[in-house]
Amino acid sequence: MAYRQAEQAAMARALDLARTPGVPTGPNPRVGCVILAPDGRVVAEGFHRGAGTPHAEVDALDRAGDLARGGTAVVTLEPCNHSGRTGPCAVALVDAGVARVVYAQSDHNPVAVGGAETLKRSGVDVEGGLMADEARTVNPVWTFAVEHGRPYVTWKFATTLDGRSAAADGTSRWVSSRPARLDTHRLRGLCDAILVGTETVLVDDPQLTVRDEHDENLPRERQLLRAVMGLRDVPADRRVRDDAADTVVLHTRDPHEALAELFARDRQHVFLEGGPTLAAAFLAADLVDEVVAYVAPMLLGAGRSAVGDLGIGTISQARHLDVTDVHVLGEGAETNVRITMVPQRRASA
Ligand code: AOF
Ligand code: ZN
Repeated sequence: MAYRQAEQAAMARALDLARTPGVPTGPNPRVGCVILAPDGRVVAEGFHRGAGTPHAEVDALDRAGDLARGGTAVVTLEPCNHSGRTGPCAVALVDAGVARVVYAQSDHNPVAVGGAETLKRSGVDVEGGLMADEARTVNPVWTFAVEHGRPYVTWKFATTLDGRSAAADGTSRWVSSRPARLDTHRLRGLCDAILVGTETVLVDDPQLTVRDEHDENLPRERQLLRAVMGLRDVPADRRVRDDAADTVVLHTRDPHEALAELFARDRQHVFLEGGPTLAAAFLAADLVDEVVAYVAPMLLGAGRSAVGDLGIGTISQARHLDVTDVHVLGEGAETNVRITMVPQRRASA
């Protein structure tokens, strides 16, 4: 029993290690590992520091040396089974002589899957699922992406109180106020790709980079991938073609295809910032996972709708969303209300 308590305490510690501040999220999950001696003493700790660096188990094993022999590895994610940017952790644990492995979350990533089986086949005692729910919250976006085989999609738009994103003549400055624009850059920075349609690039010519209040010009390595989807060409003079960040043109109008291509490029969180047509296509395909709306206290009465036709003819077919957060940004003429929502899944989806 005392040993069980040691494992539980070690898992709580491993989860803290996984959440070490400053470790970048995506494309790899954040993972922590604690190695216990046969008597339950902690002999080493480790955590993963981002793609290309040693996995958590290897980091901990390196510190443990011979003390890992006959001990228990407590790790927040099922040890991987593949040689990717680094070698398979399941094999490293066996080679180190670890007798037991306790992990929290199973790894459903097709490339890494099978670590628990490999360990068992080598005679290691394996237990999965300890504090699994908590472990999933450490990497919510990564977990979503590997389980769905596509990136998580956050759709952001700015609108007037009456749902217009531009006036009748096409002008749209400033439906979103300065505080809302700064907030948008902050949210972009949490994602790893930003997606618009060719129409937005041709009409609005946005640069689609991340800037923040403190660091106006973020270095290129902290910029996210700019993705433009559609069948039209993106001329060389467009701002997304500059060298501030990488840009990919996805030659498709199909949201499924676009997301598959981005997932293949290790992208797990897409910030959808296109116009009404692109938004409608993603909503119709049930490929919007989160919605962030910046609502301006402004009326236009006419002009471009924030969302294109969803094929809804009667109120019973309306798309419903659950509100998860409401926040007021700025003040006076610069006030915007940010509403964060999650679309309700349709019964058929
Ligand atoms: C582990 N321990 O600490 C991490 C794991 O590109 P690679 O080789 O780094 O592999 C990335 C995949 O490996 C990642 O998507 C996930 O399935 C697993 N990450 N596995 O055993 C770790 N970070
Ligand atoms: Zn690994």
